Amino acid sequence: MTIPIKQFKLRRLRMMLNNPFTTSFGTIQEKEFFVTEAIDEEGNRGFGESVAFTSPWYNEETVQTTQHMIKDFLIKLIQENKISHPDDLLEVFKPIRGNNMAKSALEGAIWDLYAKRLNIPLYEALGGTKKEIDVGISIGIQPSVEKLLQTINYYVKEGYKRIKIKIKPGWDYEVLREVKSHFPTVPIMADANSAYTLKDIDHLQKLDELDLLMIEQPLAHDDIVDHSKLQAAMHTPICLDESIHSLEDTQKAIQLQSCKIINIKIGRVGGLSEAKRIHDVCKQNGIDVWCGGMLEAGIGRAHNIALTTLPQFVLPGDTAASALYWKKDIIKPEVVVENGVISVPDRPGIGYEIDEQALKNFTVEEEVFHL
Ligand code: OSB
Ligand code: MG
Repeated sequence: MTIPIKQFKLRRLRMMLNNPFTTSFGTIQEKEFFVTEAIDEEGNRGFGESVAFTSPWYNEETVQTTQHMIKDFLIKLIQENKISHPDDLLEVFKPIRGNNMAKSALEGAIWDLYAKRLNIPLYEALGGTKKEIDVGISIGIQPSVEKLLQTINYYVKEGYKRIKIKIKPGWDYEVLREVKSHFPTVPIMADANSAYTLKDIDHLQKLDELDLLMIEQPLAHDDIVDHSKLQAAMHTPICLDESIHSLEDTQKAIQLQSCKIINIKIGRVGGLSEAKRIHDVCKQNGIDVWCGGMLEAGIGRAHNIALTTLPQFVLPGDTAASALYWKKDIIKPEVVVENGVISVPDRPGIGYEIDEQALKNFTVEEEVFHL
């Protein structure tokens, strides 16, 4: 049966992070993104969230390109095609190259709507089974090693299951060695966000001494060939983030042995349907996966939680508690973490209510599209 989508709402929100987040490319404090809403004939409401940043440092998409794609292309494609299952969008969106984050923002709202129409939780609609998920935390580059150690200490005490540290040339080996000496039993990993090249191979090989859980995306944002050479020269598992946009990329990375682990981000791969396909092929090939984060507000966080209930998400993800990012989140209840664990909500759809007042307060622009 066709999902009778009657209306889309596109809200642009602006929210301040509690703390600035610094990567090898710069610092984010203000987050701008879209909340997408798909409404059916009976008034059921499905929600999604976009993850592109205001500038294209992580990938090529931005808040502006997301809006352009949704308004001028993607909604039209939904209008012209019958959607009976969210997976249909893989085919419907095919005429538009790339722009995965824009596609995912709409797809997420339709997945939520689909699950709510069936009156089942989103995680169940996706085929997930876990009732609890393990989570870690990603710590941005800090002003000093001392501050980093204090921050880690806080999260370890809070029970987070692994600590991820952002690295860049000049903030890597020495810092990680210091961290490892203070927290010898804590699972530690490093994320470079593409800050190195193969020229740094000797330097990167030194990280093998530190017994890291993995190193995430050391080389170029679109590379799988050099990563394959690096993985052959290192014991530390390489995890790909930026380089994996699709099932096809995943298959090629597996063939080339470019990584042992994949960070799946729903937005980066174009939505939950593609994320699920990537998960399945990783499961068949013994590649461990975990769910990455994009500093999401509550709706994006809820989608990440639902995805993480799939069985091959065997490593703790980056979906931490709402309160670590936001003074006030846009969902009720907020995402809470106890001893490094999130209890997966059992209500229909994303499983959290929208805090309508908060949503309104953070909205700076709203557009309605009638289908
Ligand atoms: O590379 O995983 C990343 C944040 C923004 C952009 C890219 C990344 C990150 C993080 C933090 O590491 C994830 C989060 O806490 O949501
Ligand atoms: Mg990353």
